[in-house]
Amino acid sequence: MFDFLTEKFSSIFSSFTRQNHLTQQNMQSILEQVKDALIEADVSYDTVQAFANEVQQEVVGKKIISGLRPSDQFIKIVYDKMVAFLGGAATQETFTFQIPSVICVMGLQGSGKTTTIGKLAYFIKNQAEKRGKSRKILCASIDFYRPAAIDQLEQVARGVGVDFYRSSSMQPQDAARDIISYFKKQGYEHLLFDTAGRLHVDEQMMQELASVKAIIEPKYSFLVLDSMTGQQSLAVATDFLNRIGFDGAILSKMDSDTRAGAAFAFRYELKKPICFMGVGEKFDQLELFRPERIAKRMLGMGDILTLVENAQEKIKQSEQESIARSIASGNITLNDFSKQLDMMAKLGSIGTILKFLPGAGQLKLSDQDLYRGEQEMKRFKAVLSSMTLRERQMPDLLDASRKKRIALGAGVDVTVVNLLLQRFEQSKQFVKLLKKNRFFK
Ligand SMILES: Nc1nc2c(ncn2[C@@H]2O[C@H](COP(=O)(O)OP(=O)(O)O)[C@@H](O)[C@H]2O)c(=O)[nH]1
Ligand SMILES: [Mg+2]
Repeated sequence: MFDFLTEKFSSIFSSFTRQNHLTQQNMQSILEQVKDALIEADVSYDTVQAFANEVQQEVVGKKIISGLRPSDQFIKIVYDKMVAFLGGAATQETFTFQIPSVICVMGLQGSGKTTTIGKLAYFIKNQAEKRGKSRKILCASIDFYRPAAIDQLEQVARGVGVDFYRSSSMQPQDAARDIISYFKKQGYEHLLFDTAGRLHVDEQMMQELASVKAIIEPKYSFLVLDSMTGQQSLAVATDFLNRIGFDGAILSKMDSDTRAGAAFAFRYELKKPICFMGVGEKFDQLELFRPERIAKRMLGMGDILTLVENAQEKIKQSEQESIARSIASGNITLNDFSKQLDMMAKLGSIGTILKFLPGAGQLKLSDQDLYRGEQEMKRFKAVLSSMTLRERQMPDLLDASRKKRIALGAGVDVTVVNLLLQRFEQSKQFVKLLKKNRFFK
C-alpha cells in the first residue's frame, strides 16, 4: 500500500535529514522533488501546486524551534500539511453508525460496492460484538443491470452472516420503496443498500440514483472509489457529488498497486472526507481512513522506519554489508546469525525491538518472556563462540560429538545447542522479514 509514494518520499527525505541547514535552495529542491513524486502518483497539477504553496507559506511564517534541526522541522511541516490535506487529525477513534440507519453505497461498476457492503456489514457486526451486543442488519440491492449482481450480494450477506432481502419488483424506484418498507416493518437496525453502477457516469444512471436516494433517504451515503484509477476517479467523484451528493468516500483496492494519488487529492479537491479504505477482497479488509497514519506511511515515517533509523546509527556499515551480501547470496550461516545477535544486542532489549515490529503488539510477551529471551540470546552467544569458524559456516557438520564438545565449552546443555540450530532456521525467516522492510538497504 502506497509503496510508490512511500519509496519516493523516504528517499527524498532520508537524504535531507542528514543536512543540518535549511536553506532556500535545499528547501526548494526538496519541494520540487515532492511535487514530482505527487505528479507521478497522478495527483493533478493544481493540487500539487496548492500543497507546495501551503508548505512554503508555513515555513516562512515559522520560527525555528531551538533544539530541533531545521531539516526535521521542515519535514514536520510537510507531515502536518499532509495530514491536513488528507482530512485532518482524527477526532474520533472509530466510525459509529447511528441506529436505525440506511447506509447507501454508490459508484461505478466494478468499483467494489457489493464487496464494500459486505465489509461494512462485518464492521458494524464486529463492533457491536466487541461490546457484547448484536445488530439486526439487512442487505438489499437494486442493481438490476448485471444479471448476477443481486445474487452476489445474497452470497456476501450469507458469508458475513447478516440478512438479505430481494424485492419482487425489478423497477428501481418500486424496489427501493419495497425494500425500505420491509426494513422498517421487520425492525432492522441497519439497511445496507447496494446500487447499480455503470461503466461510465451516464445521464440515466444519475437520474435513477437521485430518485432512489430521495426514496430511501440514507443517513449515510458513500461513494466507493477504485483507488487504482487516479485522477480520473476524482472526475467521477465530482460528478457524483454535484449530481447526487454523498457524505464521504470509501477508497477500494488500496492493497493493489495504486499510486495513492486519489487518496492524496480527494479531500482537497472534493472537500469531503474519505471514511474507510478497502485493503483486500475479504470482509475484514476494511480499515478506517486515518489521515495521520496514512501521512506517516506515505512519508515512510512508520515505526519500522524509526527502527531502521536507530539501527543505522548504531550498526556499522561494514557489518550490514557483509550480512547483506550473504542474504543476497541466499546463504546465511551461523556466522551471520552470530552477527545478528550482536546487532540485536546493540539495538537494545528484545522488548524494544519488538515494539517496532508491526503486529508484535499482539504477541503479548510478558516481562518474564522477554527476560527469558534475553537469557537465551546470551547462552546462544556462548554456544556460537565455542564453535569453530568452519562449524559456523557449515552447520551440517554438527554431529552429536561436536555438539557435545561445543556445549561443554559454552557451559550449557546439548539441548541449548539444538535449540540454537532451531532458532537459526527461524531466523532465516526473520531475515526475510527485515529484508522485505528494506532493513539492510
Ligand atoms: N484487492 C481488492 N479487491 C477488491 C477490493 N474491493 C473490491 N475488490 C474486487 O473488485 C471486484 C469488483 O467488486 P464488486 O464489489 O463486485 O464491485 P461492484 O460492481 O461495484 O459491486 C471484485 O473482484 C472484488 O473482489 C479491495 O479493497 N481490494
Ligand atoms: Mg455490485
